[in-house]
Amino acid sequence: MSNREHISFLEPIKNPPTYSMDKEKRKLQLTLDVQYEKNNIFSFYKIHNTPTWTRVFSSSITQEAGFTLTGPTIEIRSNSHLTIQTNNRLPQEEPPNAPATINFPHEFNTYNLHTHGLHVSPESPADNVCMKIKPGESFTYEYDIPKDHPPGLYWYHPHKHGSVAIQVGSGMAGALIVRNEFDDELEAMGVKEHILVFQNIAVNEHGKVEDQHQVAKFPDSEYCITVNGQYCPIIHATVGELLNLRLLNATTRTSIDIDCPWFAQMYIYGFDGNPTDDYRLQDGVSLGPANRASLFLKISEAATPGAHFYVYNNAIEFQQMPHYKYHNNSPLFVIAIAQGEEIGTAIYAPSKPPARCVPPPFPSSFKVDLLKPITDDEITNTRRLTLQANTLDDPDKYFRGLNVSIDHTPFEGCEVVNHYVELDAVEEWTLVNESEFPHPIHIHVNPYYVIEVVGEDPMHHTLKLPFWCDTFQVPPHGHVKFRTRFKDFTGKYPLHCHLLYHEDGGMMQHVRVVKDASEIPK
Ligand SMILES: [Cu+2]
Repeated sequence: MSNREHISFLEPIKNPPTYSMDKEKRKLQLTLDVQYEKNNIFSFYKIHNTPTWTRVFSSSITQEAGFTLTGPTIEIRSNSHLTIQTNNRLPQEEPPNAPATINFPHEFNTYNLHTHGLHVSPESPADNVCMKIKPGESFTYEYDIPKDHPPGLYWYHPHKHGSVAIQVGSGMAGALIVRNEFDDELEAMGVKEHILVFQNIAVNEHGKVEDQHQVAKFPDSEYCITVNGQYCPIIHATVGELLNLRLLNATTRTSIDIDCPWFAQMYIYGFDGNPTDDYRLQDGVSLGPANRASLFLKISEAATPGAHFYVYNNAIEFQQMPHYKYHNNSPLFVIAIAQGEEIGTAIYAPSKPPARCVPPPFPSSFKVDLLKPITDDEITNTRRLTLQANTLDDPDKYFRGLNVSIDHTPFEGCEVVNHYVELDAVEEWTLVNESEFPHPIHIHVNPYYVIEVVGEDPMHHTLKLPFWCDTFQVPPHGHVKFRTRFKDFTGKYPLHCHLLYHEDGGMMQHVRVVKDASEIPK
């Protein structure tokens, strides 16, 4: 039964349908249509259901499986080629929408595709987020995935400035996994993998997402965060089982902070796609907007069949900041220990015996050149960027008076380059947050290595420094220092806040990587 007719509540979790690359051919081709879909959204707060009509990524396999909210999962390999044709089946822009400035919301039916975190070219036909696919148009993306691409969990979402918050808040997102031989090993061992795509569909009372202000002001606690379009799904496990979880925060602005169940141990092996240096044994995991984690949950041999653990979101609700520290506290999913008996509405009947083992030795295939720790003597340049957010500015100049900027200048358009960098430079950047809100700053194309965080961390389970990521929340009135290698790709790409209405509002700059210093304007 599809999401269209059915609210999946406390039912066994289902992975989104998957396009999987052939290991030998190392080529994958697929089609993503963007269209309106009917779904249902459930409110715990109001205890009622609202039929929705929102923009989603759709494909033949999601349609067939009745997965009408979250996009299909795309599985690729390093040293490969990915082709994605996308067809814009949204209606014409109506009425013709002339925003006061480029940083007002506009063109909600126009999009492009961003492969978040992938180390690929930022130029067409690859990850160029300045392009526009208008209603009725199609485009074919071509991505060359490098030989030493880090394995892990990435994702895709639209990135057309002015419509990102509306479109991601409508449901336009999906998981993208770079697999390697470790995944093959886990599969052979029978380790079950669950992909959890967290989304907050910011509908109004009519079930629509057509107002960016609604995405910004949407109360987190009013509606449940969906997981693959399901509500509070159940993950069944058995005593002693090893589970492989892939968590993706695809919300527009909600932090997710979860505790490890008392009957399990949590081993993080990847953050934002990038493998960690070793297993990080944690008592929970924190995911700011756009963050991902890949982890094992080892269910204790002493766990009791029938035990279950509601995984709540313990993150501070952004809406309540900075003056209140109200915890979100909505249930995200349940982990239930079973031994083949009936639990709740579901019957747990594994098709093959679950993997009852400890995590295998940390794989040597996770050591890729791109993610070698960056030492002091490698640094070729330093930069300091400042972040501002004033919520009470002139509403004629700034949408709803929200003036967000980097270095005191809101986004100036696709033609403007703020930072020129030479290819193969290795830089140390300091992001200084001059506002009272945390800002999750994402940089395209190259991952970064966080070495210093100063300020009050709004999360409980941030990994111990240093670590690699592609998005990190800079604490209010604090700073973050990171190092990054500008490897393999020239071209222009953005860095921006991943509170997506801040991105649309202009908290974004451009980097251009050039082959030769002579290309840098004096
Ligand atoms: Cu921000």
